[in-house]
Amino acid sequence: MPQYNRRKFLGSGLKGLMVAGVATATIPELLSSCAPAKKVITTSFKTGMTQQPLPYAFSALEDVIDTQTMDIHYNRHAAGYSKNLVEAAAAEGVSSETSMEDLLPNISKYSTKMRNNAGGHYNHELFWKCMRPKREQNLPTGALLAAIENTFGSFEQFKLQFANAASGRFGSGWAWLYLNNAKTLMIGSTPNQDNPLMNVSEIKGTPLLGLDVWEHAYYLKYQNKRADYIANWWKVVNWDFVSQRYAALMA
Ligand code: MN3
Repeated sequence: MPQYNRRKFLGSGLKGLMVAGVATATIPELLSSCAPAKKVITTSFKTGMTQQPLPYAFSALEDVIDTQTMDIHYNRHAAGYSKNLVEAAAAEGVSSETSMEDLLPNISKYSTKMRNNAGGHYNHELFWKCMRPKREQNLPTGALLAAIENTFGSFEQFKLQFANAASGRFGSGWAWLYLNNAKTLMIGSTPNQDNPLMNVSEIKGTPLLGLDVWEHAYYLKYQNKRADYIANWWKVVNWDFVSQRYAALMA
């Protein structure tokens, strides 16, 4: 169903309602038609500006990602992106209720501060959900596995290509498994805090799985060995979450 911004909707007046062809609806009907919008905004596909609680303890990803790295990463780096995003939105006239999914495709209209912090906030909110406590045999299943094998040849080939994208990103950035706008699975990387939702990005689509390759994500444990961090990271990928995103986007 279409998503309504409740404030705009209620402020749009009768003229807008008639244009929408619902002028005969009663007020309670209209209000109930608005109700699901609040729910939609809290799903994985509508990322608000507030940092959500980490879905596990800081220590939960040991010994792939150490407790101190998780603490600093979540409480300082990621919290900073959220705080600076809220500041930029206030300064640039963007409603605090705007989702990243609505903002990022138009990010070229805004400042560098908005681009860096909206991207940083979205990327980290997704990153935390893409992980869970480690499993030695950690594989996707079902439709996502079939699509990965179809597109990249095998799961091992996929991992190799993704790791190449992650290790080949010079400096700071992200590696992505994403669905392009033709709903084909793709692997790519973006610099800084950019991502495929942004209209300024070289790669475009919807992220399914993201890996943070900024040094702050791994330096305490891995120092300069980014390849070891990437190789270990597969053990904590939350394939159930990625599969659910994939299924929802393909539906
Ligand atoms: Mn980070």
